[in-house]
Amino acid sequence: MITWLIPISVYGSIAKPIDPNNRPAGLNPEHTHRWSVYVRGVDGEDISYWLKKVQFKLHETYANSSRMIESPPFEVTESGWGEFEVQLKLYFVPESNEKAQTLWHALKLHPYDGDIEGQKERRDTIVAQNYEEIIFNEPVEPFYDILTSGLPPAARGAKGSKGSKQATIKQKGERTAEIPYAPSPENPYCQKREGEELDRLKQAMKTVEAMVKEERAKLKTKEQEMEELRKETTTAQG
Ligand code: SLL
Repeated sequence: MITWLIPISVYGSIAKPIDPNNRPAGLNPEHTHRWSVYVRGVDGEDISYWLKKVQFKLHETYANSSRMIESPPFEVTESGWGEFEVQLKLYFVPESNEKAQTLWHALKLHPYDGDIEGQKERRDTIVAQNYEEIIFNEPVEPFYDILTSGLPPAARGAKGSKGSKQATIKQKGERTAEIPYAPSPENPYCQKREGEELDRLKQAMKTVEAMVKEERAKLKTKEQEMEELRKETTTAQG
């Protein structure tokens, strides 16, 4: 039986044009946007039980362009004038025995679709976000335990343990050789059990898909809220 554990995270960027009439003091005069680039759990889940640290490599025009973030929130906030590819190197907890994995994110400062002119005029927030499924193929046992219990060994049973974190870990199983249809006393591994397991996995996938949908809806609400706030600010200033 091959096991994959697939924790789900979200990475991306959020950028906001700087209001030329309300520039923060001391800001580089060339900078036009404030932005953050991040990796986080779906629905605000703390993913530090499997993700140890993230190295963000910014464009070389930035001072100390390589930023190591060792605890959540795994994000870098900066200001600047240009878009570029951010390299994100994800380091997993030591129990994982896994090598770091590299992702790339195109920092997006400008609107590219919809009412482009309107978005520019309103200085809309630009969000560019992706769901990431990191596939751990046959994770070592300690890491398997961490991923399925949702907590590192040291923190298990400690305060704040929720035990519901595996909701964002997908599991997959696959047969490696022909196995008997029904279980026998000496062999519990069978197609019947496997079928049941696959049904459970399908159910889990559905749950994950529903969560993703919910997350998208929330993002939309957040954007609307920001828009409202922006309107209020404009009214207050005008
Ligand atoms: C471009 N190829 O030309 C890209 C590079 C670089 C963005 C964008 C630097 C901030 C600073 C900054 O915004 N770099 O340190 O002044 O669009």
